[in-house]
Amino acid sequence: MDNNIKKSSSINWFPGHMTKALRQMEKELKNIDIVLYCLDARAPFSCINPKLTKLCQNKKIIYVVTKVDFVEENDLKFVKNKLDSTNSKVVFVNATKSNSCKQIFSLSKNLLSQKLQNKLDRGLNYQLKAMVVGVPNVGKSTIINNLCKASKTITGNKPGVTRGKQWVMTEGGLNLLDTPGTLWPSFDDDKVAKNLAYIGSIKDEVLDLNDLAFNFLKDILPKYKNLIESRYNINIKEDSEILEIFDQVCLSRKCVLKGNEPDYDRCSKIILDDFRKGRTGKIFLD
Ligand SMILES: Nc1nc2c(ncn2[C@@H]2O[C@H](COP(=O)(O)OP(=O)(O)OP(=O)(O)O)[C@@H](O)[C@H]2O)c(=O)[nH]1
Ligand SMILES: [Mg+2]
Repeated sequence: MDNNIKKSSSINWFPGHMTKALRQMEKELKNIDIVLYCLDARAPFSCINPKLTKLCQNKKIIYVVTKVDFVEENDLKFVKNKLDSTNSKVVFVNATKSNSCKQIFSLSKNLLSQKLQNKLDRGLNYQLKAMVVGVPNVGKSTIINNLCKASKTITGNKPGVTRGKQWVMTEGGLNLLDTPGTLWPSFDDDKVAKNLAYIGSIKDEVLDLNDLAFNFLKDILPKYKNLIESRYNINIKEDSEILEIFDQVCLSRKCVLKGNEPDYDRCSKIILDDFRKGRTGKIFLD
């Protein structure tokens, strides 16, 4: 095979509602003061959508790193250093914890202080308008609910929950536009595609979950062998093949078919679900 040919990932999910959403966002942008660009702390750089970044290039951006409860402090420091170098502001939140997002209010007002002052000088009490964007399932709608202290938007632990735009007002002087999670037409980097699939940003129905769980184990074992051992109560030998480890997990979780064959389908779901819900431990993928 010609190594110069760039091979795109076999993973792909870019349904029509995302194209429509991106078009709607582009239309809305002229009325938007600030973009809250949400990134999952477990794979923040994989969550950077080239289409969204291009769309928002002339806007003030706050990167909102969500799900910080799923990663270690030193990984967050690494993320902060990298994002600080983009000249955009960065906040870290656990959006399921009340009041965790309120710094977004003061940061937005600081960034737009000149505009707010100009409006005030003209006697206007202007409400800033923020558009909340990001790949599916990063916690956009949860952040909005956190900021308005009410369940104004629908949330759910699967990608593609929000299907259309929705404005929500808050008492903190910020009007928030919830948007559907968006991806891009094809992933050049297979690692990015896999990370997005691991964190649940890509619909499971378009994925080969056995393949994904196998790759997940392969990707995280060098750094997180101890977490897998303790989660599944197994002992991993230095020279074990990934499939052997997969078999050990199957046995430990009693995922066995008739004839003692490992039930990879059931075990794959368990492995991915454990990671996505943070039960495997604090794992950083980027
Ligand atoms: N542990 C944890 N869970 C979170 C956090 N933020 C969001 N979640 C959970 O992540 C899941 C997805 O949240 P949503 O707010 O629906 O995500 P979204 O980005 O709006 O998703 P789409 O609308 O599908 O694009 C939900 O189960 C939330 O409870 C967080 O900071 N920590
Ligand atoms: Mg949503």
